[in-house]
Amino acid sequence: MYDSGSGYGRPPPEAPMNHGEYGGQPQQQQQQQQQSSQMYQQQMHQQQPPMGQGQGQALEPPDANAGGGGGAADGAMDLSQFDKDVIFRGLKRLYRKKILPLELSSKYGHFHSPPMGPSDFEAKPMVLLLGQYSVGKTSFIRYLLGRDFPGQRIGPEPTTDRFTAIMLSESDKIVPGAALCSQSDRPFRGLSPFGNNFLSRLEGVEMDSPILRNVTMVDTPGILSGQKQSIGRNYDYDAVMKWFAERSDLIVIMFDAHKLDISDELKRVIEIMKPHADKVRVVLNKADGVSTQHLMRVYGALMWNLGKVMMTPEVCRVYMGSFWASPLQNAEQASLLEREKMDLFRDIAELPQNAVMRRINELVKRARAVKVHAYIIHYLRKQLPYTWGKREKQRRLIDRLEREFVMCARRYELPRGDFPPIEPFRQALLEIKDLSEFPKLDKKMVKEMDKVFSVDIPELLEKARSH
Ligand SMILES: Nc1nc2c(ncn2[C@@H]2O[C@H](COP(=O)(O)OP(=O)(O)OP(=O)(O)O)[C@@H](O)[C@H]2O)c(=O)[nH]1
Ligand SMILES: [Mg+2]
Repeated sequence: MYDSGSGYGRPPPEAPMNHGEYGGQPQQQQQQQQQSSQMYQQQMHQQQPPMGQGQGQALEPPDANAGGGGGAADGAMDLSQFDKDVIFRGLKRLYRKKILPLELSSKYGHFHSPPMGPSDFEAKPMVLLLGQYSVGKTSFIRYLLGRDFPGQRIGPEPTTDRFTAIMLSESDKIVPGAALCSQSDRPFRGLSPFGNNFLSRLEGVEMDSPILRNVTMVDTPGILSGQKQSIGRNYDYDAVMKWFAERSDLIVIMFDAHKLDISDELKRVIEIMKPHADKVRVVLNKADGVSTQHLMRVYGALMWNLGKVMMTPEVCRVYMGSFWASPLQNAEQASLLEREKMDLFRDIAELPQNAVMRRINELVKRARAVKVHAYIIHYLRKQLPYTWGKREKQRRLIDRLEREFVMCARRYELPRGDFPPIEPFRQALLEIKDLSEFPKLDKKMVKEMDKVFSVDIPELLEKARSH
């Protein structure tokens, strides 16, 4: 349902004045709203390449020269000086030449995930929005986009009933889920195994907006509580959420300052996000709708609850604000809310830079997994007899896989932590008729892959710097 009284359809600076219960300083307020919207659009424009030319030069973050952390030793570096397209192209080439051959010869795809495609390297950073229903997720996205998007539904009761990926294109278009998954230049191909029930709840939206030149936004259905939740949902929601969480560069969990409702369902979703705590940002929305005293109480309760669910010593950053186009209802905290909004916008604007480091890290993680996998296959294969009793022996190896993993780690000095979970591996192995048909492990290939990290990536970064 479309909430026609909410001021949508107008760009932020022209939003109607609503002096509301608290009155305050409407003039100043409107100026601030206008400033933040303009500064954000400016940040986005500074980063924009012409369409179709990749992700271009990034915005220089305000503290880019302050050294971004602990220096080269821990991998932190000022990525604003690098040409990101050179890096993405380079990583794609290294993967194809040096990691993929080992994946194919050891059938990594059968045991784990299919080979990476070009879109895994080139896709824009993804921002995932989630939270209880009606907290303002869709309104937030609409605010960032600066205009309505095709298929947008905003309203007081549960409205968004699907996952919506909002992406850059020259003209407005809605792409049905099944078609979205078949586009090889988009990063959603991996969603097809979730089945038709899910695909009918997935939608792509193509449109032009400055922010989309740098990021893809994903809106999700609001989380209901208890039984209501499962009605009409006939796909593996948790697995879908996990899929998106793994691929997102930023995960925004949104709450409403009026009703801090953390249902069991929401708790479960937050648990799914736990391994990605570094990417999670929490937004306490509609913060202008309550008094300062109430806001502080809600803020405290939210931190406390999140601390319990996330179980991290440092609870993630919570931004308080009113993320839509209308003026603030209560101006008591206008300047605080404005600063918070700018901080969050800056976080989003810096995503393209951070995405480079994340892609490198993901490739490192994948290569380590491929190496361990190739050695496991090699180790098991070597134990099979040349002639009689191959099948029998293979079955025995599968039965005592735990022990074989330990022995393999010891024999080839591999970190135990890089080994895959036993059960899924065992199941995949049971489908292999004869392990001895795998090609012999080519140690030269492993050496080449090792060199990706000691030699090739440092060289690539050097080249991307001087480009
Ligand atoms: N006061 C205030 N109201 C807001 C704000 N953002 C959204 N709303 C209102 O909150 C209601 C829900 O907004 P939506 O954007 O549809 O929320 P949602 O989280 O996408 O909801 P679902 O799709 O159902 O999960 C609408 O009536 C909006 O007008 C805000 O920042 N402040
Ligand atoms: Mg919505």
